[in-house]
Amino acid sequence: MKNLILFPFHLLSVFTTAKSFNNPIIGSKLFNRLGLHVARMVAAHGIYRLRQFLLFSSLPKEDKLAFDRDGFLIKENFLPSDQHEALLSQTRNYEGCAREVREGDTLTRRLLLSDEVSRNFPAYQEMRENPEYVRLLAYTSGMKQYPTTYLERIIHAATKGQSDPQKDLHKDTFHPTMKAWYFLEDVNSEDGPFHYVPGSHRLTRRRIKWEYAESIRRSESGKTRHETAGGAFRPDENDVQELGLPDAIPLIVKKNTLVIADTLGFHKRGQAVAGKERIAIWVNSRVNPFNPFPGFHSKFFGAVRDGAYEWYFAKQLKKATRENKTARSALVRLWENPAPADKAAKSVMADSLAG
Ligand SMILES: O=C(O)CCC(=O)C(=O)O
Ligand SMILES: [Fe+2]
Repeated sequence: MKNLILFPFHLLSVFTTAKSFNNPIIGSKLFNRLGLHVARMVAAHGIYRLRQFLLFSSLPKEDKLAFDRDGFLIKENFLPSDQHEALLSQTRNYEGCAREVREGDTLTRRLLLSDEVSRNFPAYQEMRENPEYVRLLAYTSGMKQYPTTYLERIIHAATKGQSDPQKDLHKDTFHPTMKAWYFLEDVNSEDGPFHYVPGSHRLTRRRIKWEYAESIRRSESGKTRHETAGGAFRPDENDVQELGLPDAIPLIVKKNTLVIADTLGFHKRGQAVAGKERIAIWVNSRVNPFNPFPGFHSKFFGAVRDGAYEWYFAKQLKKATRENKTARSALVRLWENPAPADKAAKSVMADSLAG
């Protein structure tokens, strides 16, 4: 009965970013056999390309070629060094709080850089108006926008928990989607660098076959090898080989490097030495993949969206506090030392977090 009432919503969500196979339509055995999952992928791909075309981007050709070929782009020495240093020191001196999320044994603290919060980081305010930065994000996301941006502090093995689900190879979702990290400090192999399988964002015939099989497997069991019904599929080494793809490479980079990736491609957070950290300005662009319009570079729309996120986070926080489940979400000082691991609340290991 409940499903019947919700049917129109489930149906409409097929045309959104929704990816969970718990949705009775997206996770339907019949519809996936008929090719729903791959049809969504192919349509989203085509619309992404259309939006990119409509942007008439003036990004240098070599950047476009590299991103289209590999699914990621690395821009070293991205900001003038004095601007990078100013941003690093503004970040290090920030005394406010950030939202803390536990993923396995990793602590991630994120501070949404809304207009208001950004006033604490004048060097970031300058960075987000940098024409090259704007062009890069627009082309790679296929959308002119101020994408949702956070200050991100990741602390590895800082709490008790199972392994961090972000450290398993995965794709985030079914459509091209952009994430970017502007690394404020060097990222070495012990710091858990971002890893990416070059070329794994491409919708080849082999990939479509794999996606089709995986969508059926998910819809039939409701669960996968990883016992989740999420849409962030996780290939194992065999899958990667069968798809004719190379191994994931660690993006070991110097401070002041911008990394942009299409997280439809296979990627993961690398293993790290306990207690090591990574700090970055983190961009997450998740636009409706069925929207053919490349949008506007509008501060106003960005502010409305950030306001909605802030409202949502506050609600989540209230709920977590009420239910005493601070493991999911808590507000802590960005630079406060993590609580000793043995005192940590039960960690969360949810596939939804991996996307
Ligand atoms: O933090 C990382 O290196 C990657 C995490 C990840 O998989 C993601 O943000 O989608
Ligand atoms: Fe991911």
